[in-house]
Amino acid sequence: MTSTPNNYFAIDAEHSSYDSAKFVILPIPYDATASFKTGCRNGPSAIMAASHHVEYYDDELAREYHEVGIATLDPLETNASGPEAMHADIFRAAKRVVDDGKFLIGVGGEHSITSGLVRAVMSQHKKLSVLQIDAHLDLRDKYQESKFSHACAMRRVLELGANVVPVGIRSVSLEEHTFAKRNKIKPISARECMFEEDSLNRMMDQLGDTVYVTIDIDGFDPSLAPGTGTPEPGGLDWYQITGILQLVAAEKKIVAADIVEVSPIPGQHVTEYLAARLMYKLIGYVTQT
Ligand SMILES: [Mn+2]
Repeated sequence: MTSTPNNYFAIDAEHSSYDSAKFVILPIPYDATASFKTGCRNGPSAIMAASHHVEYYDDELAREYHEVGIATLDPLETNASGPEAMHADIFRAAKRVVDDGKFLIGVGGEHSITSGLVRAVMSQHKKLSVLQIDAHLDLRDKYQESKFSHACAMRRVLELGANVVPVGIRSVSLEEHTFAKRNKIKPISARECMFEEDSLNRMMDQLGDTVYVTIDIDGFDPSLAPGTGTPEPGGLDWYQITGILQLVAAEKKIVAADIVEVSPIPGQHVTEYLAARLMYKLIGYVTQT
């Protein structure tokens, strides 16, 4: 497997080669099922371009850490045979990275890619908690006749046997509310994150020792990340989300992650730059522990 010369964070060849990399980024420019506004197929390339402007030195962690090794794989092509075949492709590509002992970071694309990535990670980590930062629960069984819709992403992850802990939630259907209650899923709403001091303790209590982090960019308030398909008011801010990632990285073992649903707005690069910064931050928090 080769890493592309045009890599995330514009890291020199030595520190972006697949063999020596600790972190491996898998771009998945896939958005077949977006329901409201499409365009997150352009997320991975826009985030990569933005990532070339991220400083290697992190002012909070007071160090550079790009030399830990961050490789970028070629973007996964969309399988024309449909969502089921695409899902199988995602699983296969992710499993190769996981089997090589790398920290996998998937970059979407729409949220439905997460179940393929989680399935690959669960081949190594049977007992996995999925920390989901998102405005939506994504717990529908079907949406617009499809089980592979982004609106069903976490329902598919649950079926794999993972424990899901949703944070930042503020848009839920009655079906999802009922399903969550029945299945003892206890979402932590954005409102609780804002106003209830023990909300992060409740998040930590629900997480097991081994954690996969899926970040839907719409978990952020749309004033900070407007480039997304279904923006919801009342989202989390930069310090809340980075604070959550730092806490979880310090107290649990984060083994893989994805960042999804960035849908670039032409002429404006706020959202993709935020996503790039967040990816680099996460790598910093994970390498710190
Ligand atoms: Mn969402």
